[in-house]
Amino acid sequence: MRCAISALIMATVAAANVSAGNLVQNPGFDGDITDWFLHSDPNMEVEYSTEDASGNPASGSASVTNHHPEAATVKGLSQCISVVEGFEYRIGAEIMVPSGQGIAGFGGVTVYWYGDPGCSSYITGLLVNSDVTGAWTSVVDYRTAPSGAQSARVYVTVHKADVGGSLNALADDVGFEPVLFHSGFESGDFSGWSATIP
Ligand SMILES: [Ca+2]
Repeated sequence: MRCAISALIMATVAAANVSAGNLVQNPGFDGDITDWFLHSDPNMEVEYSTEDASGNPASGSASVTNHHPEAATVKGLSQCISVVEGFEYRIGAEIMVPSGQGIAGFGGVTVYWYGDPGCSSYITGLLVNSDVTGAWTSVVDYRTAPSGAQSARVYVTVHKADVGGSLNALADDVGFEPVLFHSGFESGDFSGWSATIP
């Protein structure tokens, strides 16, 4: 039993960034940005970067630059993923906003929920952002798929707050996965646990 528990702990640590339940394809950008949809947009530049959030020379990240002339614009690359209404999902990524750009904004993950299987009938959306510059930073949030949701488009995004200029950010280890086991006690929520042994 002791060996089994040790193995379980090691497996949990190894999966801290991207777990086996992750629904994102190529979440760590292992050598390229395949499996991600590159939206055609003259105000955006997307490319593979060899800079990896964990320093892994065999992997990299996605580099997104938002050139849109207007303020408060969001640009990125995405995947359409099937979801189940009422399920809670963990949304996360490692984000790097290079310092010294002189433009206000965020790097992060944006999730749009849709009422059809193909990410067409928009319901609502959310941003999970980081404005930390010059260092890889973890962003994470937990959201429940709204009533009627059948799919979600998960974007790696750069939200440029200023008018004019360009803002670049890198993203790695993107996670979007259903939360099947409550709870990890991250929020002090003991509702899924019983204090008595049957
Ligand atoms: Ca990577």
